Amino acid sequence: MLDKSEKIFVAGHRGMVGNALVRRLESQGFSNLLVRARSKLDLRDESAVAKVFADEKPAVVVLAAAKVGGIKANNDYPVEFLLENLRIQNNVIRSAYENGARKLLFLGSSCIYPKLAPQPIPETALLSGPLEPTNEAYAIAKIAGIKLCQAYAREHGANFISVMPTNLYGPNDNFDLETSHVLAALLRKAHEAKTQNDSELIVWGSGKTRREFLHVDDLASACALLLEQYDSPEIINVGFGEDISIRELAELICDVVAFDGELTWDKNKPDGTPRKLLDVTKLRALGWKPSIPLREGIARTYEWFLANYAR
Ligand code: GFB
Repeated sequence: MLDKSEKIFVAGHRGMVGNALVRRLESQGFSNLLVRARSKLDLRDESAVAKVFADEKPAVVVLAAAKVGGIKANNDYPVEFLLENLRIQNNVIRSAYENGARKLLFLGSSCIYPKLAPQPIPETALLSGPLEPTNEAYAIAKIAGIKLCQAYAREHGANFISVMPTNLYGPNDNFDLETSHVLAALLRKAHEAKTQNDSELIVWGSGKTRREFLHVDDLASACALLLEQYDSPEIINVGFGEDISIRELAELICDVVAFDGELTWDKNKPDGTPRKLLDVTKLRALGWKPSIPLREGIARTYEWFLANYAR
């Protein structure tokens, strides 16, 4: 259990995940959250991170800071995805241990699993086969983060846990068409196609690949529960429990946005992993389930986009 006044450092609080976590923890009455703007603390800077931890001594650390992006950004910039993530996580995890943090939650990703993993993907699939090439660099960095947490647990008894979320969406998502994930990209494209009276919307790939989407507020509620109740170095999946094809997703988004033009498929863009649905049996056994159905989550995200991005 966590004490409501314990100092909890949320690294990456301006990102979609970190921001949702801060809102969630505040709503649950946690009153001693520590955050640092990127302009004040570059998490890639080892000595700067060490100094903040030495000065602040957080009791609990949530590592939600990472270089993230959709299929194209991952594919185009493997050096940055590998190096920046390794640097951020090495600095934060090591400083947390050396400054006595009693718990750390590391956020991984469903792309750590093999490209052709059994579906739904159980936690035991980790390192059982080759990775999806478009995001291998990011996946390798995240796997290194999991292994570092497990190494601190094994060698020093640290309570450092690793949580694997499925594809996420929600407020504060990235809507840049070159670097975003599919849901945010299609919301923006559908909105712009509607406002410009376009007759078509271009969707990447074949439309046949399947993905599972979880609203970030649901991820935040799962993380809050795991911070309180999960103390194992074994990784744990957080997913919605159902997947959908990219074609079905595109149609659903067009429906929510009220764009009634045609979908055109850009087959020159990569499809990535054919399917990515997490097995959430372990998390369900702790009594958690998602509360935001996909259509409602998309509608809420579209409202956020209209109020904050499309202005
Ligand atoms: O969300 P996404 O970029 O990432 O793409 P991944 C999912 C699927 O949507 C792919 C298709 O099959 C894309 O080809 N897609 C269709 C689009 N239209 C678009 C579009 O306009 N933009 C984008 N971005 N996709 C990422 C990994 O993989 O998932 C990361 O690269 C991370 O490492 C993240 O794990 C959760 O699901 O393929």
